[in-house]
Amino acid sequence: MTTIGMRELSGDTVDLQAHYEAMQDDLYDGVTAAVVEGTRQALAWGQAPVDILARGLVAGMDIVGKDFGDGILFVPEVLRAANAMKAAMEILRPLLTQTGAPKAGIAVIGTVKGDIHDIGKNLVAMMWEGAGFEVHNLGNNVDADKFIAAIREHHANLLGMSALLTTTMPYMATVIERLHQEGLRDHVKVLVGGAPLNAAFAEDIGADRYCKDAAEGVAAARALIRRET
Ligand code: B1M
Repeated sequence: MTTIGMRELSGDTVDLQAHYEAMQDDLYDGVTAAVVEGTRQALAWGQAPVDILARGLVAGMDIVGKDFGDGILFVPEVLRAANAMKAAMEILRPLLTQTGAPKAGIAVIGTVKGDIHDIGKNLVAMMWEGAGFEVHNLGNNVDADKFIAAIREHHANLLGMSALLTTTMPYMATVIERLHQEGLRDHVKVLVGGAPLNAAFAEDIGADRYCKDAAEGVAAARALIRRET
């Protein structure tokens, strides 16, 4: 009963690709109710949360990002799209954070000082929770003092930092420098991510690993912490 691009799901014949494209359009237009409804519908059809994220939400945000960069969209429109994405992520959150796994480690995560982009960082936080990490999400615009205090308070062995701006990524080096000064660098593995970063930058600033996306963030966190224990 499957035709090209169509699948029979829960008794309905569904064009999933068209559904995800409609979600991308709704996200682009910042229509929160429609994005939320599209997410619920995809779940009702049995789609995996990570697929809904990748094919509906992140793909939509990629188009927003491109048009933002090209001067077609402006901050208010991008903010509306971001809010729609966040509302849909709230629906996926319980599914992404469900875990039966034993505690994998204790993580502190935040977007660095000067930067308020938090969607990717929140995604990483959710997926770390799903992988069994105890996660302390410090939010955005986080300075070195706050990272250090949280690592001490929670006895964290994993630090995740996110930056989406070329102007804020150097602050990651400041935080790592402070970890050394405070005698904490050997106690935490440091993962960094965000669109403008790359592996060479991570190596330059002395991070343990650059992760291009949340899935890589999970694999790297598991591997680094496993190696440590
Ligand atoms: Co901003 N913004 N923005 N923005 N924004 C970008 C980043 C930009 C690339 C847009 C563009 O020009 N094409 C550009 C940066 C240019 C640069 O520095 N090279 C830009 C700019 C310029 C700005 C302002 C300066 C605009 C202005 O005011 N004139 C301003 C800065 C504010 C500030 O932070 N001080 C600004 C503001 C905003 C909004 C508030 C409107 C909004 C943010 C809302 C929010 O986050 N709550 C916003 C948005 C939404 C974007 C874009 C369109 C989308 C970012 C996003 O959420 N993507 C973005 C364009 C783009 O990135 N293409 C853009 C979806 C998300 C799932 O992906 O965050 O990349 P991402 O996360 C990925 C990976 O990077 C990775 O995993 C995730 C996927 O699995 N990852 C990690 C991220 N962190 C990780 C950490 C890890 C591991 C992986 O381990 C710890």
